[in-house]
Amino acid sequence: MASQELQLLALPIRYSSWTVRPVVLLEYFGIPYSAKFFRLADTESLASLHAESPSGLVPVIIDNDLPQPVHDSLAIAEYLHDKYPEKRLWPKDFKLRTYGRSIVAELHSGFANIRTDFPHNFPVKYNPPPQFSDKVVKEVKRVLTIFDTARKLAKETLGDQDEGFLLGAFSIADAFYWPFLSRFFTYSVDLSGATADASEYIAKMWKEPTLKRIGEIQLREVREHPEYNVPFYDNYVPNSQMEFWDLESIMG
Ligand SMILES: N[C@@H](CCC(=O)N[C@@H](CS)C(=O)NCC(=O)O)C(=O)O
Repeated sequence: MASQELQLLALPIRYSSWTVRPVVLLEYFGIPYSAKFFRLADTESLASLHAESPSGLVPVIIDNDLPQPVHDSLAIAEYLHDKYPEKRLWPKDFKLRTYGRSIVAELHSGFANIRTDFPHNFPVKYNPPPQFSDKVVKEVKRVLTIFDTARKLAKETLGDQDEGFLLGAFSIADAFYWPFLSRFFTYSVDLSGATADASEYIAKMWKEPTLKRIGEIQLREVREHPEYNVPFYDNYVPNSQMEFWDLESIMG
């Protein structure tokens, strides 16, 4: 590792939605890094993760300019924003930035039902999909409201400069909500309640080349290394077949 290069300690993004967040940020904003992936189904690998991460969890970033590793995905996002101010991981506009921090904090500490009922499994789809509890339906509705509010605020604030992401340009908010969008696809969640603004945003994310590239890397790994699969998650929906995404038709 070159001394200035950041090192990411991670679990495979297939199962770890926490890891997806910094990976999307590093990739989208072109920040050089190397990654060390631990394996969920491997006790020795997990023991190394627990030894190398101060919190015993990933993601973690090691920056040789800092005396301590940076741990927790939200702290990593804020650290990247501070370290690369010219890349604008948060918008310049104070109102947009403040709303972005609210919705990212809400996601980070909330939505327990979506998290529990829909483990992250990317890029996979279950056929037929599972049943949804009322609690999940309520949380999905809230996510769609967040998308609508953010998009209206971005359009109002930025006018012609709006790029169609949650806060206008791609930001920490999009990186954090992407694993929710991919989960909604994995479990065929009904998004028909989305407003036109929220639907346009969702469609834009599904056509984002960086997210497609990450999906391709993931699919390649899944095919080349079936030994990394975790049967508990892959068989999560009873009486259902797990299928891999056809990325070209979904994100092409
Ligand atoms: N709030 C933390 C959560 C991190 C977390 O739960 N990481 C899981 C990844 S799925 C982990 O490292 N699990 C390893 C283990 O529990 O042994 C963050 O945002 O980084």
